[in-house]
Amino acid sequence: MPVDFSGTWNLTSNDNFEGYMLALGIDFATRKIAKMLKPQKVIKQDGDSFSIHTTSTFRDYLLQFKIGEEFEEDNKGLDNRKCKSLVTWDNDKLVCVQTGEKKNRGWTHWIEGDDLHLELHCENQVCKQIYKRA
Ligand code: VLP
Repeated sequence: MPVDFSGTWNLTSNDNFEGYMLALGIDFATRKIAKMLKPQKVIKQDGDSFSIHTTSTFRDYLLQFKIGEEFEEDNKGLDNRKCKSLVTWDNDKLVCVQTGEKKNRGWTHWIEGDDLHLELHCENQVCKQIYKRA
């Protein structure tokens, strides 16, 4: 049985989000707001097609992709830098490489117990988030 990320997930921990936002060049005022947020992710997984909708009281971000198909990502409302993104499976982990202006940019999602884990990385910064089912 392949892992199923589908569901609604609420952020419960967020380690070094500040470092990750600094690496992305997010301005001071936006960082102050963003670090107070408790985003929710609504994930829909249908075969190799995914949608990950990250919502908050401040901004929303919708990402839709198919495994193994590179796409242009606009990061609208985040850092607004365009990049080429590719999501693949690494065993049961969902790995995204975001190729563009920023070195070493990407993220990894996996499920551990009943929790959704997300590691976001950019340059030398790693942010680790944990979400619980809503
Ligand atoms: C920008 C950096 C906060 C901070 C300012 C706006 C959307 C994996 C992947 C799917 C992400 C989320 C990236 C968050 C970057 C914040 C607004 C926060 C709510 O998720 O699930 O795109 O990359």
